[in-house]
Amino acid sequence: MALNLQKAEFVKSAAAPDALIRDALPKIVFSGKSNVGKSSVINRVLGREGFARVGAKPGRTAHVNYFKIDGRAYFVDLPGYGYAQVAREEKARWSRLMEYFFANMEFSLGVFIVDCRHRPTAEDVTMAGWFRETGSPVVVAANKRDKVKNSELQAKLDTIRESLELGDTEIIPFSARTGEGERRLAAFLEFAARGGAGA
Ligand SMILES: Nc1nc2c(ncn2[C@@H]2O[C@H](COP(=O)(O)OP(=O)(O)O)[C@@H](O)[C@H]2O)c(=O)[nH]1
Ligand SMILES: [Mg+2]
Repeated sequence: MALNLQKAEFVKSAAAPDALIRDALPKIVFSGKSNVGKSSVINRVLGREGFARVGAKPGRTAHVNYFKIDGRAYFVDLPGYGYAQVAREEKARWSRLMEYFFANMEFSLGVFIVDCRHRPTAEDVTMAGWFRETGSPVVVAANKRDKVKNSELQAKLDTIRESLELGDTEIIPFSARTGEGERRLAAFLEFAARGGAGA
């Protein structure tokens, strides 16, 4: 049965490792720097405006948000990173939570969201390494593709692939604004929700 992406409910917001969800449902993990459009990508694939909050003041609190999709899988929304005005203790808390998460939590698919326009940041490179080390399937969504000229797209994608050492990981040119890439990403979500071991 197809995964009904319209059926989504917020489950919980976890601020510490012991609050992370460890049940057996497949988990699809979304990560990306603040303002890259992570909430917008989630809203786009769920076909809902305003479900994950867009443009909320970024990076204030490092929480892992869980949404249950069609009763069959979780979207796991990791806290955005790279917001300059975050206090040092808050950044340290983010690092500890993320290191714990990537070392201990299994997931069926990572959806790593980067900005199609720009060379990935040092923190994006770190995040790419964390995803790689899990050995779990990952797809990269190069969001805000609508801001990139067709003639420049391939060069942008090449830069992303090289700097993040993506190997043969798929990069989907994506636009939360226009919907480009949505069906391709939905195919990954569908497959992950059908397949995976959770916890
Ligand atoms: N042009 C364009 N703007 C986008 C796209 N996705 C998100 N945005 C804008 O980028 C800003 C940050 O989006 P948001 O979803 O809140 O980012 P988050 O901090 O990563 O969750 C908002 O102003 C969005 O409207 C996109 O694909 N294209
Ligand atoms: Mg957001």
